[in-house]
Amino acid sequence: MGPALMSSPEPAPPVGIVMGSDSDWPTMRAAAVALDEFGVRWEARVLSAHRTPRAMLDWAGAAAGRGVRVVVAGAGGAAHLPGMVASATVLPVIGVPVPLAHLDGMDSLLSIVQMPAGVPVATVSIGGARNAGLLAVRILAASDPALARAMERFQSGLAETVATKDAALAA
Ligand code: RP5
Repeated sequence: MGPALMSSPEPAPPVGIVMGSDSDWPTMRAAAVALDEFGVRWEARVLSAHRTPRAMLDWAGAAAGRGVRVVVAGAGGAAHLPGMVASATVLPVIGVPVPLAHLDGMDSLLSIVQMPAGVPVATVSIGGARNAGLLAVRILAASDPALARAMERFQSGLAETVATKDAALAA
């Protein structure tokens, strides 16, 4: 076996974004955009709890060993993907309820948020993929001082934006 074949595989990006269908991507891409803003690498996969259950469990089971640190999982309707991924990994899982044409995403929200004790999913708002990405950054920042400083700057920017709007209204 040559040196190239003996070398360790490249570690996976620290954030795995998974979704039940490619139709979820218009919602889920906001998580990727937020991660890009902080220079955090990500990978994205379409893995369905119902249509490809074995592939979904294989990915979830291998994620931590490959170097993934946080999972952002989005699904709509009978949205079992985030919970099923959480059942098959020790990684923190952030669930994104994707709104579909019917029920305004309430079905997705309740499917994701009502997890049994012992298998947590940190659920963001309906369609809240940007916050999912930002929460993933915060989780990584807990052990990454440079990322924590970047999050501090981001939050200062939010405060400045509000102060600017406040001043404009007051003028
Ligand atoms: C869910 O079914 C997916 O997460 C998606 O939100 C929804 C509809 O999927 P498609 O029929 O658009 O592929 O599992």
